[in-house]
Amino acid sequence: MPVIEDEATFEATVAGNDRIEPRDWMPEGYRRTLVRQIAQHAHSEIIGMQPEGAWIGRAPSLRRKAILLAKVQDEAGHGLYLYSACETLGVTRAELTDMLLSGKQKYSSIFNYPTPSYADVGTIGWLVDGAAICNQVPLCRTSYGPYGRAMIRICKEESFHQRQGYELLMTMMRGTDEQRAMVQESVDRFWWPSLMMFGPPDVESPNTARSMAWGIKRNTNDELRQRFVDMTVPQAEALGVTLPDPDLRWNPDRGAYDFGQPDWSELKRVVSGEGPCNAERMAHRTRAHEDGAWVREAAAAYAGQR
Ligand code: BYC
Repeated sequence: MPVIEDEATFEATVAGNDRIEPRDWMPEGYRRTLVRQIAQHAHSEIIGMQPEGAWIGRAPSLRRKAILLAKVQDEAGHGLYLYSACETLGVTRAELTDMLLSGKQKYSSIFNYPTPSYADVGTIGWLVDGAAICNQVPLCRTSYGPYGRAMIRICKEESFHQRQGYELLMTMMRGTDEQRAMVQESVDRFWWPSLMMFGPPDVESPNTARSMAWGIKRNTNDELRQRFVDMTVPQAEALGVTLPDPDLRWNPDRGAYDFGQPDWSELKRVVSGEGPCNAERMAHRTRAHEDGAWVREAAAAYAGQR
């Protein structure tokens, strides 16, 4: 039985920071915003398996291979929790997959960059998963119950992912000059795309105000980007790498780091399909979906017999 049956109770529940559950009454815009955000988040987890997955067969030791395999499998799991949370809003998994494959729904810009160096596995763990943690910890308190509960487990696993990346980079930094150069080159490529993961600046973000009023997002894009920079600079110093931003410096008045702006036209290009690897990522995902048709047919036939 729904507990919330009208708009006034819905608004009071959201204002009181309580959860909305699947059977509750909710405005159509709230439902649509959740489907958009959760689905795009799920697609990002699934597409996000590709850049690192490419290194599983080339990991330099059995230990590194086992860690990477576990991490990439975790991303698949995250995608599945999120698709399940999304299905509670009345969409099917097949519809969500169609929206990804037809380009109607997006996935995170960050996964359209290549991973030509093994150091990229460490950098993705450190910077990309680090950015993901900053963005996703507040989502554990999102107003929609199934999404918030999925995020709790996801965040625990993301923190393992971030630490494995940092540990990998730390090991390389203790190695040869060539290994140190590999780490720096990788950080130089991933720094600005990592800042773009938080979305456009607040003044250019069409969805933030409404999503915050509904308690779907708990912080703005710029607030989380700042939190990420403040968290990452001391980690870069401990690691011994330079972040490629000449404007990066501590601002004692703000008690935070000032930093330069990413090239926002690049984010627009990557999101609209013109990033370095968009075509490759979608072709791979489409092929994997087609190759899995027999599994879906067998599962449906088996379910039909029961
Ligand atoms: N990439 O009004 P805005 C992971 C879109 S998974 C692509 O600020 P919103 C991981 C945005 O969707 C990482 N698109 O939007 C996985 C919107 O377009 P639509 C994914 C972006 O929703 C595996 C338009 O631009 N994390 O970390 O209020 C391995 C205007 O933006 C991007 C999540 O999905 C972008 N970077 O805020 C390792 C977290 N930025 O939809 C790691 C959940 C913006 O209107 N999502 N757009 O056509 C969110 O927190 C929010 O959706 C965002 C954007 C902060 C991303």
